[in-house]
Amino acid sequence: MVIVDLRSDTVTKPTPEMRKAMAIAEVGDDVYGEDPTVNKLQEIAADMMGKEASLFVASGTMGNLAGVLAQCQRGDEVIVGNKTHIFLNEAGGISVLGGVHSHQLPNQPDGSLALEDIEAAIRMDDPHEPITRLICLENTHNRCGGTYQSSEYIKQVCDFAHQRGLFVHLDGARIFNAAVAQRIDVRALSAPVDSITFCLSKGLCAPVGSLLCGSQELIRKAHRMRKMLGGGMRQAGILAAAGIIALETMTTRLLEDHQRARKLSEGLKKIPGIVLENAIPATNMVFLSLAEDVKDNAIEIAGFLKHQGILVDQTGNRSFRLVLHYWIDDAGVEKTITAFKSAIN
Ligand code: TLP
Repeated sequence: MVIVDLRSDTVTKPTPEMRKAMAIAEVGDDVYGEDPTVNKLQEIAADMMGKEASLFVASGTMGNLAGVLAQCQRGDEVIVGNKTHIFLNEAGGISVLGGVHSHQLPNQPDGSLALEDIEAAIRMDDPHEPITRLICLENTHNRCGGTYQSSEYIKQVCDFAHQRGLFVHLDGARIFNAAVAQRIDVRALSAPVDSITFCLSKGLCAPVGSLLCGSQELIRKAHRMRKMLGGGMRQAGILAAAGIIALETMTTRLLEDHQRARKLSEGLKKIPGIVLENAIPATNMVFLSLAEDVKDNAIEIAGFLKHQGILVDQTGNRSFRLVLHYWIDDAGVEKTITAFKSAIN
């Protein structure tokens, strides 16, 4: 049976071209900075993001953590959205490992943070209070429905932060989805921030890895953080080779995933019992819940779908996330709509 795996775009396997590049990649010891393929990937990534330097890390989580730790001391405070991956899904790493306090603000429906909320959250110079140091944004915003924020908004937050001596880190795990959805160069979203993490191993299909990008000085500090976190990967060129293919060939095709997300949501919308949370998906994610009159819960529906070869991400007792990616074609979309129809009837 063909499996349609919609749990996440993290499930994507490398393309045949990536596997070939991995097999012949030139490698060296990256902890000594001697892996030519890692070095090439880091140069390409820094250039694409409009930054001086970048660092290849094991995951998006490690990139976010190293980025925060490179900019914050113990006892500093980071302003984050209450639905961000850093706050919800990274095992509290910034506080556990960095002693960094999080100040959570409500994410707006589009995933942004309101400027007036940020302004009100900035601490006074008072020994009772932690020191506000960094603002973290997320683009696209996963839990807000795969929504994106504009370059104007990112610049506005950065200008605001920099005028007050604060830094901005962007969790851009899916920054290319945000760029292609707006038909803009990714640099317009990344250049204003002090640091950005983006992932190779989501919609771009590489098997492992993310890049943290920023100034030379920031990346120099992050290098030590990566080592401390056990992320010095030695002959990592085998992984970086797939990352280079990802950056050279996989970014613009993400639009196809966005189009399929729309097609899927249009099909699901017609099924009585399904309530779409994001009526028109902004990028590659469809969020939906079960209407009150549907007697089965999400576990039962997911179990039924699994028997039909459809894997979905359960986000609650009665809700799901479906993520489109390279390995889901039009037939997969049709199969999913048909399976949901029979699951709910
Ligand atoms: N997100 C995963 C899960 O952890 C929820 C997913 O399936 O979407 N930032 C954002 C916005 C992310 O969505 C993720 C992964 C990460 C960071 C972390 O990336 P990894 O998994 O490489 O550590």
